[in-house]
Amino acid sequence: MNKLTTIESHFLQQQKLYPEVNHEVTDLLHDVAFAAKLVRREVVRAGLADILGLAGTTNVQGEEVKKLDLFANEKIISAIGQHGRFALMGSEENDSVIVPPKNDTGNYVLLFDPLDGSSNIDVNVSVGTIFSIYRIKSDDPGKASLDDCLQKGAEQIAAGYVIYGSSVVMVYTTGHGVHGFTYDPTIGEFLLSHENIVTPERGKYYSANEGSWHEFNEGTKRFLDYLKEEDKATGRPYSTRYIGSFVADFHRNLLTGGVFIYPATKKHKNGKLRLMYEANPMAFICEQAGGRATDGERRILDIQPEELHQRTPLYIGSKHDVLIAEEFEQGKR
Ligand code: P6P
Repeated sequence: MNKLTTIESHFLQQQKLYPEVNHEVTDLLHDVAFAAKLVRREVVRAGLADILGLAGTTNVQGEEVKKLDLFANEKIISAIGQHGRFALMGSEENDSVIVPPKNDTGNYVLLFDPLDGSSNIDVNVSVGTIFSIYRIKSDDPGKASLDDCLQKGAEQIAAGYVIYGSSVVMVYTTGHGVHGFTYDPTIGEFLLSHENIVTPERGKYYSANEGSWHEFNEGTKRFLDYLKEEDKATGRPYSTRYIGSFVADFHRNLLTGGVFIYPATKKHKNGKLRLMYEANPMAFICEQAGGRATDGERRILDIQPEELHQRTPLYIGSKHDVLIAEEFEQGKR
């Protein structure tokens, strides 16, 4: 497709090619792209519009919520909710699922993290929105329940993220490749800029918060030491790249190659990243781009969720690098 392909025309092309990507799915994707434009407008104005700083509330994770978190959450809910195209929504910022206006529902569930990495907002580091779409298991949207949200990642119909950085890029997959679109503010459109993203088999970067070194298990420590050893044949030592904003670290590693790890620590016994609206959507994208994502033992997309906000250890990125991380985690190296 040519460089003037808008994200909307790409959605329609996917709808024509793939039956599971029906108009309800492309409508949802369109609404997410629209909400992203609204969030972008505020993110780029944050320094001027005095919307920085804590909103004084805390979310279900016990984290202080910045005003942009609330704004992004509200915009996504209203953008999606205005058309009633969903059966349920689940957000990092909401304790329980969000139900649509009465008798105006769709057959899909949207799970999202409205503004991941928000602790970086007021220091001008890239933040992001992450989303995941499932079809409900029952045929009656009116009967949709939390159960329809707690599906394995392998059941996702679509997933994506928006990174609000030096430029704003929306990346998504419907299971038919990974495609990136860069926002052009002069025309208000997301234009195709990264068609069929394939992540390198092995990377040159690793992303880990080594400040937690003493909380890591032995396998994790030995993996990180391995990456730092000198061995030209395997491109080691890798360089550290850790921004503390998952979407930014993931996006860089997706394009250049690399591995992001957030293992279990003493403070986060099940890891810190959330399964349903961070690990699963990014794992779907990563695998579609030729990468790999596990919790050290299991494929992320095969994990049967138990609750909406559950966390998981996460090793995600270039297939070769994640496989080696798993071998260290499983004591095979
Ligand atoms: P730490 C941001 O709060 C976040 O959820 C991810 O975006 C990021 O990768 C991670 O936490 C950073 O956590 O413990 O290294 O500060």
